[in-house]
Amino acid sequence: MEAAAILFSDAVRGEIHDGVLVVTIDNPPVNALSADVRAGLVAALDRAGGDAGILGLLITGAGKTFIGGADIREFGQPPAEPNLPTVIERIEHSAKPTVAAINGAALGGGLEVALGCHYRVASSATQMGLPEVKLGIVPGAGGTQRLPRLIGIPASIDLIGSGRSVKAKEAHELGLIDEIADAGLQEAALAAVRRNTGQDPRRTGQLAVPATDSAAVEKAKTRILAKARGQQAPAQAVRLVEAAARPLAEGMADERATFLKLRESSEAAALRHVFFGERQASKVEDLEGVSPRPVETIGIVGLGLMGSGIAVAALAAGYRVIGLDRDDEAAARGGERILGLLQKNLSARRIDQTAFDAQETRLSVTAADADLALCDLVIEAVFDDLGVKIDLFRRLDKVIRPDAILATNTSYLNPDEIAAATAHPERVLGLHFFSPAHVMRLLEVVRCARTAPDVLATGLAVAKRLRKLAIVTGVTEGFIGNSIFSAYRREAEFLLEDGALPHEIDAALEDYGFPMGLFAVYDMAGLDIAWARRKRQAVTRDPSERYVEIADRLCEAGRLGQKAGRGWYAYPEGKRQVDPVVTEIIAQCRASKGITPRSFTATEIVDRLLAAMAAEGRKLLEDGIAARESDIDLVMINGYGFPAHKGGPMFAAAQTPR
Ligand code: 3H9
Repeated sequence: MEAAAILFSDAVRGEIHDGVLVVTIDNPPVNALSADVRAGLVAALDRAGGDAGILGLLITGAGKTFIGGADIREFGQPPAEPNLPTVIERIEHSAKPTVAAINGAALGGGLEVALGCHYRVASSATQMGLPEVKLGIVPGAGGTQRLPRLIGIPASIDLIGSGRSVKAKEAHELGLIDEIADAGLQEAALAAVRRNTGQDPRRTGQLAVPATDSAAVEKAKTRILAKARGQQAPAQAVRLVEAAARPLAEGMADERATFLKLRESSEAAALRHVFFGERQASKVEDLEGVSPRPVETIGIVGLGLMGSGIAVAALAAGYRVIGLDRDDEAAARGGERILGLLQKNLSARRIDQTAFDAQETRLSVTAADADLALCDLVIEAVFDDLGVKIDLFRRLDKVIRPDAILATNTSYLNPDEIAAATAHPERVLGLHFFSPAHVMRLLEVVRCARTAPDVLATGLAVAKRLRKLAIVTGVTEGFIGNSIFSAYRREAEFLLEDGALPHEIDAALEDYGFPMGLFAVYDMAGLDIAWARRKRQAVTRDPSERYVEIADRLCEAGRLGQKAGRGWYAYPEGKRQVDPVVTEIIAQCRASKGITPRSFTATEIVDRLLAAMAAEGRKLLEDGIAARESDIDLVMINGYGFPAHKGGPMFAAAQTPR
């Protein structure tokens, strides 16, 4: 018999289906576990406990999410009762069966609620995980203690330490869920409640942690800790999971104290800034209500490293791709390069054979401009030279459909000048990919002076389908990323001249959390391209501006980086090493300018670099090139290796006491 809806709180309602209390969390947008939800769950448990007619509880989420986790907006506010561990303990200790019907993402506290239930059934499309470390915290409602009891310590270290989520199939194989219900999730969950009625509940917290092989634990630990450079949360998560075999209450108390401490850390504040910044980035001024144009076929001109990476990203997103290169031979070579990348994805099991076949079928290459007439969007990725790009855009303008969009992937040229060469500058925008384009998540979407709103909206929609993080930028040399990077590079060179050595600067950056110091990166990338650019710019350089010649001296001495076996460092047997020759070149350059070198601490080095980046960032904001500080931070984190747990240069500079 069906009963009317019971309101347990504004965000939790119940209905009785054949004696089962179906509890639905309805707290848009992601059913986060706000105080209202927690109170509603307790009220539902009270009701089930006190009503002899109720057999058990089914907990599910309204809409497409089960529960997106604790309400991150509540972090930083005084805690409100009931707290989540208590609610979950009540679920686990319910005398009547509690079943989680996982209808969509079950993340963080959401998965912890499911772990507290006696049985878990999920629909196949769901993702599950404990992503807390990505917010600089550890799970705070039993995740580190209950998960190992279900799936063992090594698998828990992997999931909790990395914060990665798994799909239902993997979750089932791991033992994280009991059942996948492809059709009729609610029916399957109701059946589970009925089956479990009158049985001894399987309480996760009362299970013994499976015996573990210590080599497997070490392996999982090493992998997580190697990636956790400078961050506290992953190491704490590993520690808690490793100790899960102790009594539950002891483990829970340790977990709670660690969670509360980390929640107040600067690392957590930085990662929350990144989290909300990513959600903000898609909110673009003037685009409210503007519909993107439909895009199914993308033309890519220039099938070199960048073009083929873009093609692979587009094929993976389900687009048809037509690659164009200057002649048949170049087009065929480009096609081979793209297939080679797809093959690599197949070998590394990033895609399966069916996906490979489908992607290969959607790819064609050509040397005839006219073949691009089928495209909805054409992205050029040819040599970064204004003349070359203008010629190309004039040609493309004549062959593509009037409603098709033209995008340039330039990194330094002015896309307004490229657009002005076409008859329809309003359909031109910049899509600045980062290399390798099928791997790097960042995409700068460049709004040119005359880009039409629906063209910009299309760029953003395509970026989303490509699973890129799109950041809108206005036109300035180097857009957001390379502008900030130039300021960073310039300041690092000033530091060199003022007295710091390359390895001191690199060590300070690496300790701060960059995967690699700036000078080591230069050596890896090669010093020649930037040298050629400096030589071109020499004629127009303002002689009153400070210019550091050290890099030029290195290039003149043939020190072009790792490929030459030497650059800012020496590389005996491939190992990076300080080279006294470089130290001497630097000393000579300082002496020629009459600079008396002084020493710098690692903190001074980082502070000066942050201040330079932040000053450039403020300029971009004042000039309207970047819309908000977090956009700048996200560009530097996702395109230039700035450590996410420091929040990006704007956030970090604001935290530094001056
Ligand atoms: C935790 O659980 C700690 C516990 O262990 C311990 C507790 C004691 N809270 O991403 P979207 C907002 S830590 C508040 O675009 P999607 C988001 O800001 C938490 N707000 O949607 C945005 O708002 P707006 C662990 C949240 O469909 C809107 O929802 N959980 C939360 O692409 C839509 O977001 C996580 O780390 C939240 N937890 O993806 C999961 N989550 O519209 C974080 C989202 O105002 N969330 N919002 O800009 C996600 O990964 C995705 O949001 C999700 C949906 C996959 C759920």
